[in-house]
Amino acid sequence: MRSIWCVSLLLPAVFAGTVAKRDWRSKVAVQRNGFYPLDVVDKLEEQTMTKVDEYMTKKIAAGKNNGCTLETAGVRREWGDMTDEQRLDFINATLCLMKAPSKAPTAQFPGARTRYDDFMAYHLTNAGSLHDTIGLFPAHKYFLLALENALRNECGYKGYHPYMNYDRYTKDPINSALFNGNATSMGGNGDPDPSYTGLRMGTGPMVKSAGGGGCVTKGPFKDYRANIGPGAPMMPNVPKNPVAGGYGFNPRCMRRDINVNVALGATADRSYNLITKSKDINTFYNTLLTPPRNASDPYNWGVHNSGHYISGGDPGGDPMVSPGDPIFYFHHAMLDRLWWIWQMQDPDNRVNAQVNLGGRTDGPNRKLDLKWLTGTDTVPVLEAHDGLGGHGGAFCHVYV
Ligand SMILES: *[C@@H]1O[C@H](CO)[C@@H](O)[C@H](O)[C@H]1NC(C)=O
Ligand SMILES: *[C@@H]1O[C@H](CO)[C@@H](O)[C@H](O)[C@H]1NC(C)=O
Ligand SMILES: *[C@@H]1O[C@H](CO)[C@@H](O)[C@H](O)[C@H]1NC(C)=O
Ligand SMILES: [Cu+2]
Repeated sequence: MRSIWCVSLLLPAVFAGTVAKRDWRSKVAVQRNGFYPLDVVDKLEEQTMTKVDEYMTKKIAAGKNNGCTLETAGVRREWGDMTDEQRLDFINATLCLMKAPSKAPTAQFPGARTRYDDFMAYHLTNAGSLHDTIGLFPAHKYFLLALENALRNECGYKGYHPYMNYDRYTKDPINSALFNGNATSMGGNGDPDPSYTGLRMGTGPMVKSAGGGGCVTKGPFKDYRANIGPGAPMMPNVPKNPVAGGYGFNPRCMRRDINVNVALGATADRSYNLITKSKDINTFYNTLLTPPRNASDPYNWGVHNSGHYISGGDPGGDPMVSPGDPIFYFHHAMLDRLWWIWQMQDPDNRVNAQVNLGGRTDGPNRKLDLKWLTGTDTVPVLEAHDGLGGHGGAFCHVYV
């Protein structure tokens, strides 16, 4: 396969005695793989970076950036844009977290053995506040940051969390750099299992199995075992947990069914329309989760469902313990990216915009507490809306 990486280094923008205006490309190291042409969302993001740069300049002048600048921001990249070496570093740190001892309360989660289990345990017991209208975007932004910080602080990872640009996996996901099962992929497809016939996303129609559904036996995570759950089993072939609620010890392989017919609900044009046609956060949220039914569109799942269930299976396709498949975080990084691009079209009005459906009034006062994932720190919810300086600068990331 042809792969051309273009890396723009942080060159001082001084040419032949004239000082050029420093544009965002001199502040953020862009790294692209020529194998993937930019899609409409990538192009929109590049255009948006000029606005982001202006917004940050104002924020710095006002002393509100908490030390976060475009130069210091962590850069989250698409998996396919990362070099094999960068991918290996990430995989290695993930494997380390899958072995590191659990810090979750043992009495509550007798089955949790590893730090990876801890993230499932939190998701399993806090699914309500993680997924309601107030929580979905900021709480998952924080959850992803907690995982990224665990990889960096507990497992020596030097990079930032990758994301998956869904569109790159809408043609041939099984043979992609993310899922082909080689040493620098995030694991392969599940082996064929005829007992797995397909999945239902929400109240939508059944999506037939694409031929997988069994254990992942290729790639870096073939020996990985998820130990707690299932929480809301979506597959007939997953062993039951010995303890009610899924908290007991239930070591099992990771199962997947990588399904192009699911991925096709998250093409770039859909993400682009979601960002550009949603004039307020409620519309953005509703369209992301459940777009208006369209009988002539066979892939009308909504971008969020598609991203979740591209690989499906267990624990990834189980809404309660989905963080047990590392692909969960790739998906939520992409969602965070889409939300961020949407915010940055009009940052003054959109960064603090909260979904307000059903007349909730507790919005701005909520504190996010990730307990055993992050220790005693809590984050006021609006601080987790701000990816460039929020919570004293703890949130400081860009997506390229
Ligand atoms: C992989 O991670 C371990 C820590 O779990 C570290 O000791 C080792 O050096 C890493 N290997 C590579 C190739 O980065
Ligand atoms: C794995 O496959 C991807 C996609 O073809 C490729 O970019 C990568 O270099 C391969 N890695 C290894 C270790 O062969
Ligand atoms: C419904 O889906 C069809 C086929 O994808 C598409 O051409 C059409 O624009 C969609 N209609 C609406 C209202 O989005
Ligand atoms: Cu979630």
